[in-house]
This record gives sequence, C-alpha cells and structure tokens, in this order.
Amino acid sequence: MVKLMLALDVMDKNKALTMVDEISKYIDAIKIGYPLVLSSGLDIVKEIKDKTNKEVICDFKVADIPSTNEKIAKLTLNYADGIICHGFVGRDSVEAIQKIAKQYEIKTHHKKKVIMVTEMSHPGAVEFMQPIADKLAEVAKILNVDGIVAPSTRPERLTKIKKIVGNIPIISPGIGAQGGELNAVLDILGEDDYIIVGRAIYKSENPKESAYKYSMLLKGHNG
Ligand code: FNU
Repeated sequence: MVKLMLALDVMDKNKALTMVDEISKYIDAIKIGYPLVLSSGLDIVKEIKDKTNKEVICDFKVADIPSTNEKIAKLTLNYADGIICHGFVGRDSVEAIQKIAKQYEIKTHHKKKVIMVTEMSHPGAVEFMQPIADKLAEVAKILNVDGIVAPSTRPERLTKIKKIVGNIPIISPGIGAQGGELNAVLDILGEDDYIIVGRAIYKSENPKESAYKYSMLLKGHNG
C-alpha cells in the first residue's frame, strides 16, 4: 500500500504536538523540516518520535561538503529515522551521510534511511534540476540509497524516475497544495512508496478529517 507521510511544516511547537496527537493514527510517517526545527529546536524530533512512535524523517535537504554533511547527519540521525539530502553536490557528499547512517544502524539496530532528492516538485525545478534528474536517479541507484524524492506534480517525470531507480522507494511530494493529483500518481507508485502531504492536511479546516480522507483514499486504491 502506498504510504502517507505528513509534512509537518508548522512553525509552532505546541501546534505540531497537538497536530500529531490528533492525526498520527491516520499517517505512516512524519516529515520534519526547517520550519519546525528552526522554530522549536532539534529536540522536537525526539519529542515527536517518542510521542507517536511513527517513522520520523528529517527533511534538511543536506547539500554540503562531505565533512559537514557528516556532522549534520550525526546530529539528525541521533533521533530521526531518516534524513533527506541532495545528490547534485556529488556522490561523496551522499556517501558521507550513508557512512554515518550505517554507524547508527550498527549502534542502535534500527534502520536509518538516507533519502536523496532527484527532481523537486515546484515549477522552478524544471530550470536546473530536471535536466540532471535522470542522472541523479542513476546515482541514487548506484549508491543504493534508501529512498528518493520525486515529484507528484509531474506524473510523467515520476514515471521516468521510477523506471530508473527500480525498487528504491519513492517519497513523492506535490499532492494537494502544489496541485498534484492523487489519482494520477497512485497508478505509478507502489507499496514501498510514500506520498508526502503537508498543507492539504495541516492547513485544512479539519486536519483530522483530511488525514483520514487521504488514508482512506490510499487504502481504497490498494483494495
Ligand atoms: P505541501 N518537498 C516538496 N518538494 O514539496 N522535500 C520537493 O521537491 C521536495 C520536498 C517538501 O506542499 C516541502 O518542503 F524535495 O504543503 C514540504 O515540506 O504538501 C512538503 O514536501 C510538501 O508540502
């Protein structure tokens, strides 16, 4: 079954905690990015993990030299189950994060995912990212990362990238607020893949109902 990852991009700690309290039973994973961490501190990652026991992925789109990437990964994967990084900086930068993830896996006996961005979902991504996205997907495959990010806003690109990465799970943002349509991507994605939904849940009038609705649509599609 395609899984539901909540993008928890609220900028208030209490709001975030109330939100996950209300809706965590309808979602499979929680993605925490800069809006929440910069407003609440990195400890929010542990707090949300402890509270929900869901998979927690930090969307820090890490894009630095290997030694700095290592430091960021060390701080992040101490609590998070996974981290999102960029691949355009080169494979050594991604490998540096994978090295830290492996170390934590050995230490904690828990999977630590390294997820690489291929093509982003916003319109501007066609300018510089799309021309190199197929290559990035090939690198993701060679590095055997644990997941890649590819856009729900462009189903034809999602299809192409999925074909390149094969069995590497896809984490796909763009449904809802960015205009991506769920039905268009559900035929492309498989049971190890995720859709990311943020504003269409946390900014809706009734986040609980919205999360429930998405979870039912995913269930329905998978029979
Ligand atoms: P929503 N996100 C994205 N596109 O939207 N990590 C990408 O290409 C990408 C992402 C994140 O639009 C974005 O930062 F690589 O409110 C946000 O956290 O549903 C979420 O996915 C989408 O949020």
